[in-house]
Amino acid sequence: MLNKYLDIAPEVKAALDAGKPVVALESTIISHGMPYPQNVETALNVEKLIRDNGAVPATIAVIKGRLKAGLSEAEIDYLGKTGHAVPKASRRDLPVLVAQGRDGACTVTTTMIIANLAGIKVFATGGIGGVHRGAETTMDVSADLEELAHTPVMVICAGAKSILDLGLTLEYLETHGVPVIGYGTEELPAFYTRKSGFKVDYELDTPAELAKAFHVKQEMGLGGGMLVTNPIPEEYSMDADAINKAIDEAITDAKKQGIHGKETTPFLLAKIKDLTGGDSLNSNIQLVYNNARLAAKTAAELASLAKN
Ligand code: PSU
Ligand code: MN
Repeated sequence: MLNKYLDIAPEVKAALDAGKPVVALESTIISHGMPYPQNVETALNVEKLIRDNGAVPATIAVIKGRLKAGLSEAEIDYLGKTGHAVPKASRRDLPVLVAQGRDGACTVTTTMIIANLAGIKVFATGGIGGVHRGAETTMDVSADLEELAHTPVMVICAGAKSILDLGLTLEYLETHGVPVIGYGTEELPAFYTRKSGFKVDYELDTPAELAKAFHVKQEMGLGGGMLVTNPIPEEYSMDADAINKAIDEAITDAKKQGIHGKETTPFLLAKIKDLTGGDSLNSNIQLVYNNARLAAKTAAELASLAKN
Protein backbone atom coordinates (compact mmCIF):
# COMPACT_ATOMS: atom_id res chain seq x y z
CA MET A 1 0.00 0.00 0.00
CA LEU A 2 1.15 3.48 -0.92
CA ASN A 3 -0.33 4.54 2.44
CA LYS A 4 2.56 2.89 4.21
CA TYR A 5 4.69 5.71 2.80
CA LEU A 6 2.27 8.53 3.65
CA ASP A 7 2.60 11.06 6.52
CA ILE A 8 -0.41 13.29 7.13
CA ALA A 9 0.41 16.35 9.28
CA PRO A 10 -1.50 16.29 12.60
CA GLU A 11 -3.52 19.45 11.84
CA VAL A 12 -4.53 18.06 8.45
CA LYS A 13 -5.39 14.68 9.93
CA ALA A 14 -7.57 16.29 12.62
CA ALA A 15 -9.43 18.38 10.02
CA LEU A 16 -10.02 15.37 7.76
CA ASP A 17 -11.24 13.22 10.66
CA ALA A 18 -13.67 15.96 11.69
CA GLY A 19 -14.94 16.42 8.10
CA LYS A 20 -13.55 19.95 7.94
CA PRO A 21 -12.39 21.53 4.66
CA VAL A 22 -8.78 20.92 3.57
CA VAL A 23 -7.01 22.29 0.49
CA ALA A 24 -3.98 20.59 -1.09
CA LEU A 25 -1.13 22.68 -2.55
CA GLU A 26 1.74 21.59 -4.79
CA SER A 27 5.48 22.07 -4.28
CA THR A 28 6.89 22.16 -7.83
CA ILE A 29 5.65 25.74 -7.92
CA ILE A 30 7.87 26.36 -4.84
CA SER A 31 11.08 24.61 -5.94
CA HIS A 32 10.85 25.10 -9.70
CA GLY A 33 8.19 27.73 -10.39
CA MET A 34 9.40 30.86 -8.61
CA PRO A 35 12.71 32.33 -7.38
CA TYR A 36 13.74 32.37 -3.70
CA PRO A 37 12.62 34.07 -1.49
CA GLN A 38 9.34 34.95 -3.28
CA ASN A 39 8.56 31.23 -3.59
CA VAL A 40 8.61 30.70 0.18
CA GLU A 41 6.77 33.96 0.93
CA THR A 42 4.08 33.02 -1.59
CA ALA A 43 3.71 29.47 -0.29
CA LEU A 44 3.29 30.72 3.29
CA ASN A 45 0.86 33.47 2.25
CA VAL A 46 -1.21 30.91 0.33
CA GLU A 47 -1.45 28.76 3.44
CA LYS A 48 -2.56 31.79 5.44
CA LEU A 49 -5.19 32.77 2.86
CA ILE A 50 -6.62 29.27 3.00
CA ARG A 51 -6.87 29.46 6.77
CA ASP A 52 -8.45 32.94 6.58
CA ASN A 53 -11.07 31.44 4.27
CA GLY A 54 -11.96 28.65 6.68
CA ALA A 55 -9.94 25.65 5.47
CA VAL A 56 -6.75 23.87 6.48
CA PRO A 57 -3.84 23.95 3.96
CA ALA A 58 -1.85 20.82 3.11
CA THR A 59 1.22 21.55 1.03
CA ILE A 60 2.39 18.31 -0.54
CA ALA A 61 5.93 17.08 -1.24
CA VAL A 62 8.23 14.08 -0.90
CA ILE A 63 10.67 14.59 1.98
CA LYS A 64 13.36 12.00 2.66
CA GLY A 65 11.32 9.36 0.89
CA ARG A 66 8.07 10.09 2.76
CA LEU A 67 4.91 11.25 0.97
CA LYS A 68 3.90 14.33 2.97
CA ALA A 69 0.41 15.82 3.14
CA GLY A 70 1.03 19.00 5.13
CA LEU A 71 4.47 20.56 5.60
CA SER A 72 6.04 22.60 8.38
CA GLU A 73 7.29 26.14 7.71
CA ALA A 74 10.84 24.80 7.92
CA GLU A 75 10.09 22.20 5.22
CA ILE A 76 8.55 24.83 2.93
CA ASP A 77 11.60 27.04 3.47
CA TYR A 78 13.90 24.12 2.68
CA LEU A 79 12.07 23.34 -0.59
CA GLY A 80 12.20 26.98 -1.61
CA LYS A 81 15.88 27.50 -0.74
CA THR A 82 16.98 24.23 -2.36
CA GLY A 83 15.06 25.12 -5.54
CA HIS A 84 15.99 23.17 -8.65
CA ALA A 85 18.19 20.80 -6.64
CA VAL A 86 14.92 19.19 -5.44
CA PRO A 87 13.93 16.80 -8.24
CA LYS A 88 10.62 17.53 -9.93
CA ALA A 89 8.52 14.49 -9.08
CA SER A 90 5.85 13.21 -11.41
CA ARG A 91 4.12 9.79 -11.17
CA ARG A 92 7.02 7.89 -12.74
CA ASP A 93 9.52 9.43 -10.31
CA LEU A 94 7.86 8.34 -7.05
CA PRO A 95 9.18 4.76 -6.87
CA VAL A 96 12.88 5.59 -7.05
CA LEU A 97 12.67 8.78 -4.96
CA VAL A 98 10.83 6.94 -2.18
CA ALA A 99 12.99 3.83 -2.40
CA GLN A 100 16.13 5.94 -2.05
CA GLY A 101 14.75 8.20 0.69
CA ARG A 102 15.09 11.29 -1.47
CA ASP A 103 13.13 14.57 -1.73
CA GLY A 104 10.73 15.46 -4.53
CA ALA A 105 8.85 18.59 -5.56
CA CYS A 106 5.33 17.46 -6.38
CA THR A 107 3.73 18.42 -9.69
CA VAL A 108 -0.03 18.56 -10.20
CA THR A 109 0.13 14.82 -10.89
CA THR A 110 1.83 13.73 -7.68
CA THR A 111 -0.04 16.30 -5.59
CA MET A 112 -3.30 14.72 -6.82
CA ILE A 113 -2.00 11.22 -6.04
CA ILE A 114 -0.95 12.11 -2.50
CA ALA A 115 -4.01 14.30 -1.82
CA ASN A 116 -6.25 11.42 -2.84
CA LEU A 117 -4.36 8.97 -0.61
CA ALA A 118 -4.82 11.36 2.29
CA GLY A 119 -8.52 11.92 1.53
CA ILE A 120 -8.18 15.55 0.35
CA LYS A 121 -10.60 16.47 -2.45
CA VAL A 122 -9.70 20.03 -3.44
CA PHE A 123 -6.35 21.28 -4.72
CA ALA A 124 -5.32 24.82 -5.66
CA THR A 125 -2.40 25.72 -7.92
CA GLY A 126 -1.32 28.18 -10.62
CA GLY A 127 -1.18 26.37 -13.94
CA ILE A 128 -1.35 22.75 -15.06
CA GLY A 129 0.68 20.84 -17.61
CA GLY A 130 -0.96 19.84 -20.88
CA VAL A 131 -0.35 18.92 -24.50
CA HIS A 132 2.71 20.80 -25.71
CA ARG A 133 2.86 22.60 -29.02
CA GLY A 134 4.31 20.17 -31.55
CA ALA A 135 3.16 17.16 -29.48
CA GLU A 136 2.02 15.48 -32.69
CA THR A 137 5.71 14.70 -33.25
CA THR A 138 7.32 14.96 -29.79
CA MET A 139 4.47 13.17 -27.93
CA ASP A 140 5.08 15.58 -25.05
CA VAL A 141 1.83 15.36 -23.12
CA SER A 142 1.96 16.15 -19.40
CA ALA A 143 1.14 13.33 -17.00
CA ASP A 144 -1.14 15.90 -15.32
CA LEU A 145 -3.84 15.18 -17.91
CA GLU A 146 -3.72 11.44 -17.31
CA GLU A 147 -3.98 12.02 -13.56
CA LEU A 148 -7.02 14.27 -14.03
CA ALA A 149 -8.58 11.41 -15.99
CA HIS A 150 -8.17 8.90 -13.14
CA THR A 151 -7.74 10.54 -9.74
CA PRO A 152 -10.78 12.03 -7.95
CA VAL A 153 -9.46 15.45 -6.99
CA MET A 154 -10.78 18.85 -8.06
CA VAL A 155 -7.94 20.99 -9.40
CA ILE A 156 -8.44 24.75 -9.29
CA CYS A 157 -6.02 26.60 -11.56
CA ALA A 158 -5.85 29.74 -13.71
CA GLY A 159 -6.08 27.77 -16.94
CA ALA A 160 -3.00 26.78 -18.89
CA LYS A 161 -0.26 28.92 -20.39
CA SER A 162 -0.07 29.14 -24.13
CA ILE A 163 3.36 27.47 -23.95
CA LEU A 164 0.92 24.58 -24.49
CA ASP A 165 -1.37 23.80 -27.38
CA LEU A 166 -4.58 24.76 -25.59
CA GLY A 167 -6.85 23.31 -28.28
CA LEU A 168 -5.17 19.89 -28.11
CA THR A 169 -5.13 20.03 -24.31
CA LEU A 170 -8.93 20.49 -24.31
CA GLU A 171 -9.33 17.63 -26.82
CA TYR A 172 -7.28 15.33 -24.61
CA LEU A 173 -9.34 16.21 -21.53
CA GLU A 174 -12.57 15.62 -23.46
CA THR A 175 -11.40 12.19 -24.62
CA HIS A 176 -10.58 11.25 -21.04
CA GLY A 177 -13.87 12.50 -19.62
CA VAL A 178 -12.53 15.38 -17.56
CA PRO A 179 -15.02 18.25 -17.16
CA VAL A 180 -13.36 21.63 -17.78
CA ILE A 181 -15.22 24.32 -15.85
CA GLY A 182 -14.82 28.08 -16.21
CA TYR A 183 -15.38 29.91 -12.94
CA GLY A 184 -17.55 32.87 -13.91
CA THR A 185 -16.48 32.57 -17.53
CA GLU A 186 -17.33 30.68 -20.71
CA GLU A 187 -13.81 31.11 -22.01
CA LEU A 188 -10.74 29.13 -20.99
CA PRO A 189 -8.35 31.52 -19.24
CA ALA A 190 -4.70 31.37 -20.31
CA PHE A 191 -2.99 31.91 -16.95
CA TYR A 192 -1.56 35.44 -17.43
CA THR A 193 -4.61 36.52 -19.40
CA ARG A 194 -8.33 36.05 -18.82
CA LYS A 195 -8.96 34.92 -22.38
CA SER A 196 -7.58 32.32 -24.78
CA GLY A 197 -10.04 32.13 -27.64
CA PHE A 198 -11.14 28.63 -26.48
CA LYS A 199 -14.41 27.75 -24.76
CA VAL A 200 -14.66 25.73 -21.55
CA ASP A 201 -17.26 22.96 -21.25
CA TYR A 202 -19.39 24.71 -18.62
CA GLU A 203 -19.47 28.00 -16.78
CA LEU A 204 -20.25 27.73 -13.06
CA ASP A 205 -20.50 30.82 -10.89
CA THR A 206 -20.33 29.88 -7.22
CA PRO A 207 -18.22 27.62 -4.95
CA ALA A 208 -21.44 25.75 -4.12
CA GLU A 209 -22.03 24.92 -7.80
CA LEU A 210 -18.43 23.72 -8.20
CA ALA A 211 -18.71 21.53 -5.11
CA LYS A 212 -22.04 20.06 -6.19
CA ALA A 213 -20.82 19.12 -9.68
CA PHE A 214 -17.75 17.39 -8.27
CA HIS A 215 -19.75 15.68 -5.52
CA VAL A 216 -22.27 14.35 -8.05
CA LYS A 217 -19.46 13.11 -10.32
CA GLN A 218 -18.03 11.06 -7.44
CA GLU A 219 -21.43 9.84 -6.25
CA MET A 220 -22.26 8.62 -9.74
CA GLY A 221 -19.09 6.54 -9.60
CA LEU A 222 -17.56 8.23 -12.63
CA GLY A 223 -14.27 8.69 -10.78
CA GLY A 224 -11.53 10.94 -12.05
CA GLY A 225 -10.95 14.61 -11.50
CA MET A 226 -12.46 17.93 -12.50
CA LEU A 227 -10.59 20.95 -13.78
CA VAL A 228 -11.73 24.37 -12.61
CA THR A 229 -10.21 27.30 -14.45
CA ASN A 230 -10.37 30.59 -12.58
CA PRO A 231 -9.35 33.69 -14.54
CA ILE A 232 -6.61 35.92 -13.14
CA PRO A 233 -8.14 39.06 -11.55
CA GLU A 234 -8.44 41.84 -14.13
CA GLU A 235 -6.05 44.19 -12.31
CA TYR A 236 -3.19 41.67 -12.50
CA SER A 237 -3.82 40.28 -16.00
CA MET A 238 -1.10 40.90 -18.56
CA ASP A 239 -1.05 42.29 -22.07
CA ALA A 240 -1.75 39.33 -24.38
CA ASP A 241 0.61 40.49 -27.16
CA ALA A 242 3.56 41.01 -24.81
CA ILE A 243 3.11 37.66 -23.11
CA ASN A 244 2.59 35.77 -26.38
CA LYS A 245 5.73 37.33 -27.82
CA ALA A 246 7.72 36.13 -24.79
CA ILE A 247 6.17 32.65 -25.07
CA ASP A 248 7.08 32.38 -28.78
CA GLU A 249 10.65 33.47 -28.04
CA ALA A 250 10.95 30.97 -25.18
CA ILE A 251 9.72 28.12 -27.40
CA THR A 252 12.18 29.03 -30.18
CA ASP A 253 14.99 29.09 -27.64
CA ALA A 254 14.02 25.72 -26.17
CA LYS A 255 14.08 24.17 -29.65
CA LYS A 256 17.47 25.72 -30.42
CA GLN A 257 18.96 24.41 -27.18
CA GLY A 258 17.42 20.96 -27.61
CA ILE A 259 15.49 21.15 -24.32
CA HIS A 260 13.19 18.17 -23.88
CA GLY A 261 11.47 15.85 -21.40
CA LYS A 262 10.81 17.05 -17.88
CA GLU A 263 13.03 20.10 -18.43
CA THR A 264 10.71 21.60 -21.04
CA THR A 265 8.11 23.15 -18.74
CA PRO A 266 10.57 24.62 -16.16
CA PHE A 267 12.78 25.94 -18.98
CA LEU A 268 9.90 27.72 -20.70
CA LEU A 269 8.56 29.14 -17.44
CA ALA A 270 11.98 30.50 -16.39
CA LYS A 271 12.60 31.98 -19.83
CA ILE A 272 9.24 33.77 -19.88
CA LYS A 273 9.97 35.16 -16.45
CA ASP A 274 13.33 36.53 -17.68
CA LEU A 275 11.74 38.07 -20.75
CA THR A 276 8.83 39.73 -18.96
CA GLY A 277 10.65 40.72 -15.78
CA GLY A 278 8.91 41.14 -12.44
CA ASP A 279 5.50 41.69 -14.04
CA SER A 280 4.84 38.06 -14.77
CA LEU A 281 6.05 36.96 -11.33
CA ASN A 282 3.63 39.31 -9.59
CA SER A 283 0.76 38.15 -11.82
CA ASN A 284 1.69 34.56 -11.10
CA ILE A 285 1.62 35.17 -7.34
CA GLN A 286 -1.73 36.99 -7.47
CA LEU A 287 -3.47 34.32 -9.51
CA VAL A 288 -2.33 31.64 -7.06
CA TYR A 289 -3.84 33.68 -4.20
CA ASN A 290 -7.05 34.01 -6.17
CA ASN A 291 -7.21 30.24 -6.70
CA ALA A 292 -6.44 29.54 -3.04
CA ARG A 293 -9.40 31.67 -1.90
CA LEU A 294 -11.77 29.91 -4.30
CA ALA A 295 -10.43 26.49 -3.30
CA ALA A 296 -10.97 27.15 0.41
CA LYS A 297 -14.58 28.24 -0.17
CA THR A 298 -15.24 25.28 -2.46
CA ALA A 299 -13.70 22.82 0.01
CA ALA A 300 -16.07 24.21 2.67
CA GLU A 301 -19.09 23.64 0.39
CA LEU A 302 -17.88 20.14 -0.41
CA ALA A 303 -17.39 19.33 3.25
CA SER A 304 -21.00 20.30 4.01
CA LEU A 305 -22.30 18.18 1.10
CA ALA A 306 -20.33 15.20 2.39
CA LYS A 307 -22.06 15.53 5.80
CA ASN A 308 -25.56 15.31 4.35
N1 PSU B 1 2.59 25.18 -15.53
C1 PSU B 1 2.69 26.39 -14.94
N2 PSU B 1 3.36 26.47 -13.77
C2 PSU B 1 3.91 25.37 -13.17
C3 PSU B 1 3.77 24.10 -13.79
C4 PSU B 1 3.11 24.06 -14.96
O1 PSU B 1 2.21 27.38 -15.47
O2 PSU B 1 4.52 25.48 -12.10
C5 PSU B 1 4.33 22.88 -13.12
C6 PSU B 1 3.23 22.15 -12.35
O3 PSU B 1 3.81 21.53 -11.21
C7 PSU B 1 2.80 21.10 -13.34
C8 PSU B 1 4.11 20.74 -13.99
O4 PSU B 1 2.17 19.98 -12.76
O5 PSU B 1 4.81 21.97 -14.10
C9 PSU B 1 3.93 20.07 -15.32
O6 PSU B 1 5.16 19.64 -15.80
P1 PSU B 1 5.24 18.73 -17.11
O7 PSU B 1 4.76 19.62 -18.23
O8 PSU B 1 6.67 18.35 -17.25
O9 PSU B 1 4.31 17.58 -16.88
MN1 MN C 1 6.43 16.73 -20.57
